[in-house]
Amino acid sequence: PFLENVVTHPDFLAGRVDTGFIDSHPELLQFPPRRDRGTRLLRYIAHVVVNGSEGVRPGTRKPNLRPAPVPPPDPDWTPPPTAKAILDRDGPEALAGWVRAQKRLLLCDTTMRDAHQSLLATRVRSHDILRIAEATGRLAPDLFALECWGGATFDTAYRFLKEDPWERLAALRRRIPHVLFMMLLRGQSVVGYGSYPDNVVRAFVREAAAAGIDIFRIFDSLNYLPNMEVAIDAVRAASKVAEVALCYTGDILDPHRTRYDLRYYVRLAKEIERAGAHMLAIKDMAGLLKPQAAYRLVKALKEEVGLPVHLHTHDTAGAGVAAVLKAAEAGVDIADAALGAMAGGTSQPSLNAVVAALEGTDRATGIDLDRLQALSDYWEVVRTYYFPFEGGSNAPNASVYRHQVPGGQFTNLRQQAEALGLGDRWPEVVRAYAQVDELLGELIKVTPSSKMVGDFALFLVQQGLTPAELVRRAPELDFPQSVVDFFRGLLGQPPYGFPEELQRAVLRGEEPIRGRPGALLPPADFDAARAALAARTGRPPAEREVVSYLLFPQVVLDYLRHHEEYGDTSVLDTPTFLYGLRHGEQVAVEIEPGKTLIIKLTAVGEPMPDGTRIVYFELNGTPREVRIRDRQ
Ligand code: 3PY
Ligand code: ZN
Repeated sequence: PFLENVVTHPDFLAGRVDTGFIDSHPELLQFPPRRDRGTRLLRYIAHVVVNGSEGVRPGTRKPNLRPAPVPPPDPDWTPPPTAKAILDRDGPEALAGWVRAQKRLLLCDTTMRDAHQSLLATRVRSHDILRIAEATGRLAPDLFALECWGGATFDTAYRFLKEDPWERLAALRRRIPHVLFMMLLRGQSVVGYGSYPDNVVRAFVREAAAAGIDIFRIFDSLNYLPNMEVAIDAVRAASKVAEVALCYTGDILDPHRTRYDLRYYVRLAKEIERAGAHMLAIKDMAGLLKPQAAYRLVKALKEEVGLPVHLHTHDTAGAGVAAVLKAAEAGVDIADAALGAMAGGTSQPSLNAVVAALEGTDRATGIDLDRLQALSDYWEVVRTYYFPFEGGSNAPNASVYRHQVPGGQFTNLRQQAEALGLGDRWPEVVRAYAQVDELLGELIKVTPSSKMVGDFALFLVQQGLTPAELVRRAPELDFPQSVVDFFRGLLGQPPYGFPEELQRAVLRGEEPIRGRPGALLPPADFDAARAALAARTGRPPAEREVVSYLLFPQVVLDYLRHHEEYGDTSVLDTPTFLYGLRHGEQVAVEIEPGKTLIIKLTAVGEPMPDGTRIVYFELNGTPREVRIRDRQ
């Protein structure tokens, strides 16, 4: 550690060293006490037993959870030729050509990304994803792609799961080398909640491509193309697939809704094609695209643009499978769906149902239904581990056609409302969401614009205002920061401009920016970030760690603190990670290949006068005690 401390010291990195360097930095000779991995894991489990875990109330009884059944391995299996081989050998244009030439409907499985983002508040851990990875690649190699990264899974991994999203991606890639991986990229917002400098966008794309992403689905939360251009160019430069999304809102079947009509989407799709996209996505993030609308939209896009078309929808109202089938009839090339047990509701329509429905038709997928079922059976059990994070909407709900809350936002907005004490006023909150949208002149609503509309709606309900009162009193109200930033132009320009009167009132004389917000940001200082991280960890950081730090500095620092205190908790099975152990319960934890710890909880002591408790374990048969602060 001494050498590590020296070579990562900011002065050393900056070349400010002479023979007195060590003398003038005595702190380099002091090392924090290092606990071994076993002790740190015991501390974590003890902490969960006493205080609960993130998002799980203390005192939640650990339920009886079954091990999820992993299909048995097949040592004789070798991967068949797949679409990934075409991309790797011949590049993205060749892949796009191959896609267009397919007669069958191609399917992309979103189980590992959007499905759990939309059903379980993005909480599914790498432990559960990696256990089924090899079987997924083997039993369903004819899936066109797996959407397995990006969107909210990136910051959530650090924030709540205390794991490194880059490691998840690299580990998935090792287990599934032969299937295309797709990620969701929020254009200039990358995987965050506001614009980042161009050099951060470029570095992120470079690192993600190197770590294993093949297809980047790029979108902007206002369908503002300038916010997507840097990302598109970066993906093209990495020889990966730039799949650019038009976000769908409104209802093209309703002649009274004229802002987002068929002409609007066709015009946007043509701009997307000119901007260098290899493929076009219809991103129906709230599940508003009714089956007949899917038919018309796909038909028009297939006639008017030359790109393959990939449909992404959510099943919130229950019409998702029907929308995919009508889109298939109209010639859509690829559709997103999720394994049955992780499908439906605010998630994607069921992959198993789509495959079954198309059997014997001219768009039959060729995917084996029984094998899909084996994968779904695994997820059915895994899903039970995360019961505290279920969104609560377990039946189809057509009210989404009115309120338009995106599937990925649903559980989050509900939790936000809960936290503000508005949990039992949920119908009012979603009504306010629709009212605010109307006030803002109908927006595309997806991260981060959806977050702003959600904040605005909660504000309206909290203040007890009608939309008309809000407009009248706007000059004297303190709006949520996200709303102010939207009106300042920091998310970009909405397709039909800002409601000017409200904008003037919110900004109180400040001039909004025009054009692309990223263009006004100075480049991020990578050297400073590198030095800050090195100073914190005592080792030179990898480039991808620097990128994470530039995206989410505080979140990454908190994650590092967790690691220092508890070690790598991603090795714990999910029931133990979330609920700890019951008295007398024993688990085996593989901390590295071939090295397993046997941990048994024997007793929990009474609270002491200083607010701590002693938790008693056996570690590999030897009694151990851990003292933990009881936070209640
Ligand atoms: C995200 O940005 O995370 C989304 O899923 C948007 O739909
Ligand atoms: Zn989605």
